[in-house]
Amino acid sequence: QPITQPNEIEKIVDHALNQTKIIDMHTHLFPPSFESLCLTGIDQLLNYHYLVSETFLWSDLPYETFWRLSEKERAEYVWETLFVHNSPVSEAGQGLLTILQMLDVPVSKDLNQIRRWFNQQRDVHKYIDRIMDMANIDRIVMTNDPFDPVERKLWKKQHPDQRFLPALRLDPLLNHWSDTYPLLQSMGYDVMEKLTTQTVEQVQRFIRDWIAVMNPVYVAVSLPYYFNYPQDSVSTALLDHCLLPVCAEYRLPLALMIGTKRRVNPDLQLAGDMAGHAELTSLEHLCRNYPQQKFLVTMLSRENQYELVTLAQKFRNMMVFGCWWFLNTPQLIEEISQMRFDQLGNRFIFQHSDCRIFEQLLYKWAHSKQVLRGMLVKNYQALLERGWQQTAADIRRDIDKLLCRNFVDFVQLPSS
Ligand code: REL
Ligand code: ZN
Repeated sequence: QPITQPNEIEKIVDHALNQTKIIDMHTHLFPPSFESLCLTGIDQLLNYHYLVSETFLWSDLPYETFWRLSEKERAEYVWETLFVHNSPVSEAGQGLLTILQMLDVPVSKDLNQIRRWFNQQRDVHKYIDRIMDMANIDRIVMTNDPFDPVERKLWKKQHPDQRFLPALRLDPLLNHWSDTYPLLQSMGYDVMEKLTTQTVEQVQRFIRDWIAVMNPVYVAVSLPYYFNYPQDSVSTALLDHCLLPVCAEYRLPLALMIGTKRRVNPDLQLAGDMAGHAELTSLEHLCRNYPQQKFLVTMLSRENQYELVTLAQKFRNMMVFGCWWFLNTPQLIEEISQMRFDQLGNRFIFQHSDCRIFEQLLYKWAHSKQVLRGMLVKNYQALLERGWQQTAADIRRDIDKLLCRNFVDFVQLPSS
């Protein structure tokens, strides 16, 4: 029956948020069958690149010295710097505390004590099940890079865990053609730098081959802030003649993650990237020129969010997703998602985690859901005040859309 009291809404929202199974549609996680790519544990968590860049802000240590340390030593250095000599107030710092709290790890400033708890978690399969269960995640989309030699080898194995869905990630192809075509040659594709008819066919063959190996749910690229389309450039030609035709052939959505400014400080390695302001006309052209192609889109710059949401209102072949990377903080999630609710209703993918280490699912989703809760309660209370008859089932349906269904329907994923 319809909800009549504002305080019922909080209970219904809480219940639905606890019950709804999430599909985490962009992560860098891998199941244990991917061996060294499957990351868990406190030392990995402390080596997270968000914490590493923060650590250097407090340290004079030469970068090379840090990178020469073992993973364990680096973890100790990060711990000392951010958790012993500082209070871990940043999002990544608080995130680690959320993880420890949710896992009931006895916490002190003694890292070795914390390590003891993690060392006792011997069965990685059970451990991962527990984390996914706690975070209520039933499917995880990976980022699968056929140009990574380690990963490439691992695809020769079977990966039976159906909870992990592949996404074919092709950054080097679109963004670094001059370094990538020799790699394609070494993999047995008869390509040359100039995009001749044969090269186009061979690049298409490469993409098809990897679609056959991975069976991805979508193809993805991250693009620099200066991405421009259409242009007299290799990346435009690769999009028009290689990538988009193959996506169309397999009816695969293309995820565009726009606005990176890679390696502004190369000494920081993975932690050395930042964000840049992009322009939206390129995306507009893509959506208009390819009305049958589905685009999953996220942008990295806060300044691009307003334009992105207005563009998303114009094209049903576009689905906006998540608050990416530096935007994944409670303040910005609230600002950006509120803008999306206001302009798109419930038609966006609320969040993805971008996790690299399994335990991060706990904090990234707990923090995001905390923000979502506040917005949902406000939305439904506003509808109630306007005399709208709404039921718990309506609210559950909407939350399911935001956390799962909008993605599943958009990419036409078979139900799990
Ligand atoms: O998928 C991406 O390109 C980025 O999300 C990552 O490269 C980035 O390093 C990630 O850890 C951000 O959260
Ligand atoms: Zn990512």
